[in-house]
Amino acid sequence: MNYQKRSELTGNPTAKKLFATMEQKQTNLCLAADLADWNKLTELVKKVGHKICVLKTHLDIINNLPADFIDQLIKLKNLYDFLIFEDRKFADIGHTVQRQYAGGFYKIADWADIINCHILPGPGIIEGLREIGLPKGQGLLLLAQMSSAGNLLTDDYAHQAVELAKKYDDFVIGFIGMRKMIDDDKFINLTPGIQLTEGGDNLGQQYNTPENVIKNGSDIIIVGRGIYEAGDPLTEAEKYRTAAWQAYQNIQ
Ligand code: S5P
Repeated sequence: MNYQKRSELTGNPTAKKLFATMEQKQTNLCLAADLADWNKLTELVKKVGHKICVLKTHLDIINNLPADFIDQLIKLKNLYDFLIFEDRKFADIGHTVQRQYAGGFYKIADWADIINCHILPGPGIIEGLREIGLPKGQGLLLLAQMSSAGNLLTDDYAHQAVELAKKYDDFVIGFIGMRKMIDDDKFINLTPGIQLTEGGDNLGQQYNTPENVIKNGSDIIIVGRGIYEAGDPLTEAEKYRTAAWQAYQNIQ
């Protein structure tokens, strides 16, 4: 089923917007903009923003975050038409994550369309985040699987994530996983650990190719170093976009 049709299956506004953006921009590429320098990050987004459907951030790694970072992010989002995913990986009790999501220095709920969480603490984490994010039309991804070697997310754990997603499907829009997690097309599967050739880094990251993961039912590839460490990030982003988009076309 194509992304446009899938947008009709979900009632979550962020999921609808994401499917529509993918189809309209013909991209299922998410950029993991893991740069510690804000100016380099914004330069990168200006180069590749038109090639991506999602900008994934880790704002807590930036050394020189300007006071007006929210304004700047929203401007970039409107200019290049992507969704913003703050990869905060919440992992605490509901009461605490609500404050981490809405308050503090980053005020994530003011600007992130998409957030993610571990399900380790149980359903309360989803309920806490949902109270803040649902009224704003935002969406949550559950970490069902991870790309790193030796991770503790077993098949049973992934199954629990799927069950929780079904229960809270007005707010949970999909998964971080290595493949399609459930045979229900309203959920979106995002896969990190992607490079053009298989391999890894020296800290346990494991890389698969865009073709392999899309063939396994993933929807969106998450690419960081493969793009931002390249001499020419735009050319590289286009390679990833083409590979993932063609793989998606091939399974339609
Ligand atoms: O299991 C995971 C989940 C995530 S969200 N493995 C990951 O690598 N990630 C994130 O994806 C990670 O935090 C980083 O931002 C990105 C992968 O970066 P790369 O440079 O290895 O492509």
